[in-house]
Amino acid sequence: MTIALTRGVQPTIVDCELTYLDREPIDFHRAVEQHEEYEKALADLGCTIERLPSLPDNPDSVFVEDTAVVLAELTIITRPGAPSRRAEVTSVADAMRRYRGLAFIDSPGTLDGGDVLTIGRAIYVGASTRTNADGIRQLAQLTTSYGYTVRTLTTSSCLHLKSAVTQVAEDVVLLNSDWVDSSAFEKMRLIEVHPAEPFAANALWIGDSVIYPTGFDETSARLERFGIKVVAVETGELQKAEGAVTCCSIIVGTGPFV
Ligand code: CIR
Repeated sequence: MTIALTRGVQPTIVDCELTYLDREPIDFHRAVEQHEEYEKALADLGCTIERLPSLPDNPDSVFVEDTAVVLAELTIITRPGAPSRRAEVTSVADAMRRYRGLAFIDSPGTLDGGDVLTIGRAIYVGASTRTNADGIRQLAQLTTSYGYTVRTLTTSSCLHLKSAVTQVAEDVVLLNSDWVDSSAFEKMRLIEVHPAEPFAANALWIGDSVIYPTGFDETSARLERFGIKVVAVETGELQKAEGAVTCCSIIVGTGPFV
C-alpha cells in the first residue's frame, strides 16, 4: 500500500516564501482546486491520501515534502531552511510515527526534503539556500549505517535539487543540466528538459506513471517517448508559490515491498 500525506492549501499562501521568483497574485480558490486535482491524481494511481491537519498560520505548509525524508528503514524529520517553515514538522512527525521510526535534523543543521533525491542506496542532496553543510552531515550520519551513500550536489538558479532533477522510472532521471551536474547520474538514462522549459524537471514518479504539470508540452512529449505515462495536472497557482508536484506530498510505501 502507498500512502500520500498531503496538507490543504492555506489562504495565507499569498504570503509564501519566495527565493528565485517574483511575487505574483495567487488565486487561492484556484490553488485549492488544483491541489484537489493533484490529490485525485494520486488517488487514481492507487495512493491512499492522508491529509495532515491544516496550519492556517503557515503559508507554505501545503509543501509537505520539505518536512520529511522517508526511507524504507526510517523517516528523517527535517529542520527546514526557512525559519517560517520550522513549525510544520511537528504534525508530520506525529503522522509518520505510525509508519517508521523517526530521526531528526537538529540545529544548526538545516535540510529541506525538496533537496533530497534517493535512488536505491544513493542519496543525492542539494546544497542550496535551504540545506546547509551541517544538515547534510547529519543526514549522512543517520543513513550510512543502513548502507546509503550521501552525495552532495550544488544547484544553481533553483530552489531545491528536485527543481533540477527527479527520478521518473527505475533507471531514468529527468533533469535540467543547466541547474545540476548531469554526470552525477551517469549510471541512469537521462531525459533533458526542453531548453524552453527550464522548470520542467520536477515530476512525481508513482508506479509506471508520473504526475506532471501541464504547460511543459515539449518535455512531456520526451517523457512519453521513453514510455513513461504522463498524468497531467494543472499547478499554475502552486507554481507561483515556487512549488512543484513532488513538494505537495510525502509518499510512504508500507508493507513488505517498500
Ligand atoms: C518555499 O519557498 O519554501 C515554498 N514557497 C515552496 C516550497 C516548494 N518545495 C518543494 O519544491 N519541495
